[in-house]
Amino acid sequence: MDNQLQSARKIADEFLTRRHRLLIGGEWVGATSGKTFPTHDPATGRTIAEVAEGSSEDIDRAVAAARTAFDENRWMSIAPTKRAAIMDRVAVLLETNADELAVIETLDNGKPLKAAKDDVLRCAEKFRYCAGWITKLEGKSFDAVLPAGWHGYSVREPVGVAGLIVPWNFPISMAVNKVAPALAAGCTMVLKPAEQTPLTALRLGELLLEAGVPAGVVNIVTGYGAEAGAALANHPDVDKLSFTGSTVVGKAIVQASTGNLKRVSLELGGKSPVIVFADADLKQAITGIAQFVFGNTGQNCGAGTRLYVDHRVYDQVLAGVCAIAEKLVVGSGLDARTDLGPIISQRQLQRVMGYIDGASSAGARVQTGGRQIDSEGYFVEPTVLTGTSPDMAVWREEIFGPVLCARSFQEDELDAVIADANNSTYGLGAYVWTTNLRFAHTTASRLKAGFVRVNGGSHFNVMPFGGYKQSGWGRESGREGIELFTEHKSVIMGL
Ligand code: TXE
Repeated sequence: MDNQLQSARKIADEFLTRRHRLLIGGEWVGATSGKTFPTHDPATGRTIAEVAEGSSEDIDRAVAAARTAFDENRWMSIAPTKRAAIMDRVAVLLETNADELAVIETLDNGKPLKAAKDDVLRCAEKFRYCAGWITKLEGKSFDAVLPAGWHGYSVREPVGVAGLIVPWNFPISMAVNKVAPALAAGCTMVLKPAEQTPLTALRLGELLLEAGVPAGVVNIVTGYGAEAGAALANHPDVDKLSFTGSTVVGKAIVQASTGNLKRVSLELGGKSPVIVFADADLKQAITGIAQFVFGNTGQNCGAGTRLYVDHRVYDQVLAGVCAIAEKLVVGSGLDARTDLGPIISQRQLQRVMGYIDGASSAGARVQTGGRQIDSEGYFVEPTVLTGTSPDMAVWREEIFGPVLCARSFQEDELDAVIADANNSTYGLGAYVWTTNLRFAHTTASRLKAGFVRVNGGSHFNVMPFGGYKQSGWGRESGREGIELFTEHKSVIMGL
C-alpha cells in the first residue's frame, strides 16, 4: 500500500469508528428509537460500523426539516452563481477526499479501490455538470405565438421536497446522481441510502455542509427500505420521489405515491442484450462484452447479459470472453490486483448461485466459472453460460451477478434476434458491436431500450439515462435529469 493510500486508510478507519447518525436540519442526530444497525464488509462478512436506524418518525423529522428549508428559501435565496459555486466546492471536496471516500466505499460495498475512486471522481464531475445548469434553467417567452394583447411566459420552479432512495451497487454515485440534479433544480431533499452501504452517503453529507449547502437542504436518513424507505415514499409532504432499485420496489413506490400523487421517477432493473455482427472489431468487442457484463461484479442495472453473436465469429468471441473471465482476479477490493470484488451480501450471493445452478440443472452448459469461491466473504466466479433458452430464468431475469448467457445466430436471423432481444419486460440498455453503419443505425433504432451503445461508450453524465418498459420512468442525466426535479409553470397576462 503506498503512503497516500495508507493515510486514506487511516482516515477511513477513524471515520468507521465514529457514531454514524442521521443528518436532519443541519445537525447529526441519533435515531428517535436509539436503534442502530450493522453494515458489513462483503469481502469478509464482518461488521465494519453501526449506523443509526432511521424509522418513519425520523423520516417525518427529516421531511419537516426539508420543508422548512424549502419554505424559508434557504437554498434558492442564494444567488444562482453562488449556488453553482457551492456545488463546485462540493466537487473539489470530493476530489480532495477521493482516496478516503474510495476506501470507505470499498470496505462497505466491496468494489476494487480503483473503481471506487473512479466513481468518486465521476461524482465530482456530476456536481460540476449540474452546477452549470443552475444558471441555465430559464423559461420561455410565448409572446410571438400568442394572440395580440397577451403576454405569456413560462418558468421552471423546483418541485419542492424530494425523496431520494438509492441502492447499494454504486452507493456514492447513486446518491450524487440524485442529490446534484435535485440541488441544481432548487429542491430540498431527504436521501435514504441503501442499508447495505450507508457510509459514503454520510461522508457526502459532511462535505455538503462543509461546502456551504445550508442546513436542512440535504437531509440523510439511514435505515431499512421497508421502514424508512417506505415512509419516505408514502410521505404526504414529499413532492417528488426519485428511486433507483429493484422493479418490485419500484412498483411499490408507485403505489405509495398515489396518496398525494407525488412525482415519481424510477431507474429499475435491466436485462440488456448484446448483438455482435460478424464485421465487428472483435478484439474491441470481446473486451467490451466482458467489461459490460463482469464490471462491478455484474451488479449493474445496465449490464449486457444476453449475448447474441453471428455464428461465423461465435467461437472466437466466446473463447475470448471466457479467456478474459478466467484471467479476472476475484478478491478483496483492497488488494490492488483485484478486478472483481465480492457480491454485496450473502442473500445476493445465494440469489446469483440460484440462477447459475438452476440453469445448469435445466441443461445449460457452464463454459467457464459457475462456482462460489470458497473463502470468507461473498465471492463468485465470473461465469459464461451457453445452451440457455428464452424460457430459463437465467435468460429472462436480472441476475445482478457476473453471469453472461451466450448464443449464436445465422446471418438471415437478424429479425428474430431483434425480436428476441426486445422480448423482455425490461428495456434499459442494449449493446451493438459492428463496423457496418447500416447495421449500427438500423439495429439501434429497432431495439426497445433507453440507451444503445454501439462499439462501447457511456452516457458520460450528459446523455439521458433510463429505461423503456419495466426498467423505469423518466431519464436521469442531461437536461431531462434536472427537469425531473422541476415544475413547469406558465403565466399568461392580459395587457
Ligand atoms: O433492491 P431494493 P435489493 C435489483 C437487482 C437486485 C434486486 C434486489 O436485480 O438483485 O434488485 O436488490 C430501498 N419502499 N436492483 O433487494 O430492495 C432499499 O432500502 C421504499 C437493481 O437490494 O429495491 C434501498 O435503499 N424503499 C438496481 C433501495 O430501495 C425501499 C440496484 C434498493 O433496494 C423499499 C439495486 C420500500 N418498500 C437492485 N424496500 C438498479 N436499478 O441499479 C427497499 N427499499
